Amino acid sequence: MTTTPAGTRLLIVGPPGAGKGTQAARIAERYGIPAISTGDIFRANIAGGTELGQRIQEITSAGNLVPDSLTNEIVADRLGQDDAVGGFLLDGYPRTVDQVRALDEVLAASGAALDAVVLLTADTDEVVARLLKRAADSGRADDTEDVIRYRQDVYREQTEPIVAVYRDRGLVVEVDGMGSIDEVSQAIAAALDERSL
Ligand code: B4P
Repeated sequence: MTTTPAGTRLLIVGPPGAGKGTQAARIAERYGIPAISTGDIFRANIAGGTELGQRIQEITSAGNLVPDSLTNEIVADRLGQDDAVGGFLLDGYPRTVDQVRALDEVLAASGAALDAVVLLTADTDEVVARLLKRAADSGRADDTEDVIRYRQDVYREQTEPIVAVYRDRGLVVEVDGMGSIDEVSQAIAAALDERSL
């Protein structure tokens, strides 16, 4: 008999600038699980000048997605680390239907399953304004106005289709991301409470 491993397993999905990274930290704290951001993993590799970083710098700064095969391998490795065995929150992964398939395989191999997919929604004008503000504050390489707008298109074309997949599985918890950071956190907490998570 196989047993399902204990712990909470969540995803957070939404357009660039919807507040995924910001809210991921708070949700992860609530459950005592690691928040794993593929964007952060890629930026750390770029900053560290690793071979991987050199390969992906051009891709991410143009607002394109890193190839699925590479991203899937990195996430599978990360989810195999000790701190993720008892649950995790994935921020920014999966971002394509192929990545959904790869995550399904990783979960199936350990007998684990997702508990919910938090979908953060926000208007394009609002997310563009937020990312332009972040550009002024921190100067991330992919936060120029052209690239910000292009990343919204990439989201609509490549990532939005995964929402339908998770909706069909009854996993999507949709939260309006247009309020203040605290208001959005409270709305996420209430939505997860409602599902007894
Ligand atoms: P990410 O790091 O995921 O970047 P992002 O989509 O812009 O989201 P982020 O989490 O940083 O921003 P947030 O909305 O929290 O990805 C970067 C790149 O990496 C991608 O373009 C791609 O190239 C690559 N990549 C990542 N994952 C990949 C994958 N799975 N496959 C392939 N490629 C992948 O916040 C944005 C700003 O808004 C912040 O400044 C924040 O302070 C502010 N903010 C948040 N909530 C707010 C609120 N309620 N009110 C006002 N401001 C708010």
